[in-house]
Parts: sequence; C-alpha cells; structure tokens
Amino acid sequence: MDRTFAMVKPDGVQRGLVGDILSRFEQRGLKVVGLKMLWIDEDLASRHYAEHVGKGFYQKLMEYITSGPVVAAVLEGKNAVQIARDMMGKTNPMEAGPGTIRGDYGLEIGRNVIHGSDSPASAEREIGLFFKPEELQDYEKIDAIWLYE
Ligand code: D4T
Repeated sequence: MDRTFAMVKPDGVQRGLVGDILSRFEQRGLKVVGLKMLWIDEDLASRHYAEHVGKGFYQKLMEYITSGPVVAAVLEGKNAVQIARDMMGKTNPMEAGPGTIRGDYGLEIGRNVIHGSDSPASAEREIGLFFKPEELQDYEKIDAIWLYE
C-alpha cells in the first residue's frame, strides 16, 4: 500500500471544508492513518516549501500557509499519491476540473484549499515533516475486502 500526505490549508479550515474534504477521501476508499490540526510556524513552512524559495510568490505563500490552522492527514491506499492528486485537481483552481476539490471550492492559485504530495518521494518527506512515526496508525479497515480484489 502507498501513503500520501494531504493538508487542508487555512482557507479550507476557515471555510468549513475539512469534513467534506476528508469525507471525499474516505468515500474514495483511502484510509486515514494520521490526522492532526496544527498551526504551521515559519520554520515548518519554509521546510515544507523549500523548493519554492526565491520564487515571486514565495513570501505570499509563506504568509498564507501560516495564517491559521491547517488539518494534516496521511492517507493510505493503492496508488494513494496519484489518486489524491487527481481528486485535488490542478494547482490553479481556475484550471481544475469540476468534481475535483480545487475545481469545486477554489477560485485563485493563492487560495487553493488543499495540498497534496506530488510523488511518493515527496509524500515520504512531507509525512516525516508533519508526523512522528508513532502518530501513524497501522490498522485493518473492514472495507478493505470490498475495495481490493
Ligand atoms: P501545493 O504544494 O500547495 O499542494 O501545490 P502544488 O504541489 O499543486 O503546486 P506547487 O508546489 O507548484 O505550488 C505550491 C503552492 O504555491 C502556490 N502558488 C504556486 C502560487 O501562489 N503562485 C504560483 O504561481 C504557483 C506556481 C500554490 C501552491
């Protein structure tokens, strides 16, 4: 099974979308194995977005992601990284298709509601940034026999 990291950003929390977003992942069949609310500080924000240092949007991105609490989750399932990314839609909500999280709830790239790991390597790095190993739960879920053949 694969694991990915997903995070409802401050705008998603403020707009009351946490339940709906988590529910979408659950309904798709992804298993929640880690979940927490936290307020990202500058240190964690700069580590999470290290690849964007020096870009024009970096400062605003830092301010946005540290502007309020977020909800971080680790989701497990077959091809979890790709499945979750596809459910989120394109980074810019303007280009995200209807039925995707950003396509249904967002209007601008700087308020795109959710983050998701873009590769298995990023997932591993990001899970490690946000969760201690003991905060992740290994458990069997009763729907597994109906999700996987
Ligand atoms: P995140 O990391 O937030 O899930 O977004 P993506 O993985 O889909 O996209 P990204 O890393 O390219 O961008 C990170 C973050 O920066 C914001 N952003 C991005 C922005 O405000 N202006 C821009 O021009 C770009 C490219 C949105 C997402």
